[in-house]
Amino acid sequence: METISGSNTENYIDLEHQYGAHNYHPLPVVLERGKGVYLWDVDGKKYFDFLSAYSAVNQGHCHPKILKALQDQASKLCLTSRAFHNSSFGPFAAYITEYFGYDKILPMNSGAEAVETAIKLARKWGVQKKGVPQEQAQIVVCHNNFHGRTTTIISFSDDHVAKKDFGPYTPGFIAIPHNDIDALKAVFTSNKNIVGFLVEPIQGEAGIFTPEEDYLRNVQQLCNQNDVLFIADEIQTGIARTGSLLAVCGNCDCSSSCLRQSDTFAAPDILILGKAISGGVYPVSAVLANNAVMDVIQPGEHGSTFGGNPIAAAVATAALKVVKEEKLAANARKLGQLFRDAMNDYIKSSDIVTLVRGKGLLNAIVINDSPESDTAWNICLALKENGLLAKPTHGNIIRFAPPLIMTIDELTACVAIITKTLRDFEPK
Ligand code: IF1
Repeated sequence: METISGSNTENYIDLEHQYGAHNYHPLPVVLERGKGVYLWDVDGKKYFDFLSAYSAVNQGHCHPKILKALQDQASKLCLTSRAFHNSSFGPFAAYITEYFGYDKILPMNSGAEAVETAIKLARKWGVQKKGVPQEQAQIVVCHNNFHGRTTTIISFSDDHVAKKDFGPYTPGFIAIPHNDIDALKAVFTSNKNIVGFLVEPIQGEAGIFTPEEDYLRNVQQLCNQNDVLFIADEIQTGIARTGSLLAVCGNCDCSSSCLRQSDTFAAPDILILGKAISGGVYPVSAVLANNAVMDVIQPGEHGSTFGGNPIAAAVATAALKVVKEEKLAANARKLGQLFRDAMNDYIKSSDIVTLVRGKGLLNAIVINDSPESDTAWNICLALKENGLLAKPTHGNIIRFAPPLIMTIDELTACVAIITKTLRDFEPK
């Protein structure tokens, strides 16, 4: 084992570079500690977190209630596999299904695994319930989607970098534009073997694209009419991030259990969750569906060693409770509006930022430079120097997604850092 002399940033980065695969290009900051909306690097410098581990840390870093659940459960029982029952999974399953209004949960670990689970579920449902011939099932997806990095999921990605050289690709997917209900209608008419429509309610990786207000409701209706499962990937948008419990809640400003009652709610047949269902404390993902869909899966047909393990169950239960107790959806809604208002104010007299868009606390600004330029990257480096961590996406877009526990005063301080930093990049 390599020893670290001193605790300077370069040493850690060198070790990672030498011994870790080069599958990421991180900002040059080495983080050591987190609390709430703050992170500290190995030299003790403090930052506002404006990424939240890609929306996994909605409840803030090291939330005491989630940590307590982790510690209590870890000292009792960690893993049994699903070869036996454990005393945590049942209560968690009851809690999360009630929370989101579904009959059953199938627990997994990573987001990509949950997406794979939803794909398998839809295909099997298609064969068994819809009568689609074996190996003919098609799933409709959207252009510019991001659903994870398994071989099947990258097979229906348009992202050249994520996909190139990893073939052969998995067949059975048809891509249409996001936010285009006519394209969905057309594809349903042209192909009778479609079993599911897999969609991000707001496209995250693509650059935070929010569809028109009635899009998801129309998707739900169209899917119902065509006997196609509406599969919502809320791995990034769910758990209060966009100002409601789920992005499929639309503009309902409840923070909790009115899901099925609200008329803005576009009910997915399969709901995929990940990231923040554990508050970023432990890898937990989940697929939720009603019995008519979930019951097509029988023993031996799907599973995971760690899925539904006692720690995951305890941690996710605690993390979901925090979302309600601390009214994170309402806070995300309020602070998101303040953030976009402040950025729009700034943009009025800016040449470097062309627009701000998003919902709740999932937002992005577009930098007035080509996607190939390193302007957005340089702005993120300067933000880091000024005490705020954010990451560019697609070259000229910067994503802003702080923990949802942020206060108005903290947000105001962050807006000041962001606008001060941007000012240095305005053409002189
Ligand atoms: C990476 C983005 C975010 C997701 C949706 C499934 C997954 C993700 C909608 C897979 C994961 C991550 C993974 C991370 C980058 C990141 C990301 F920039 F790519 F788009 F969050 F914004 N569905 N998103 O957003 O979940 O298997 O990772 O648990 O580096 O790949 P996972």
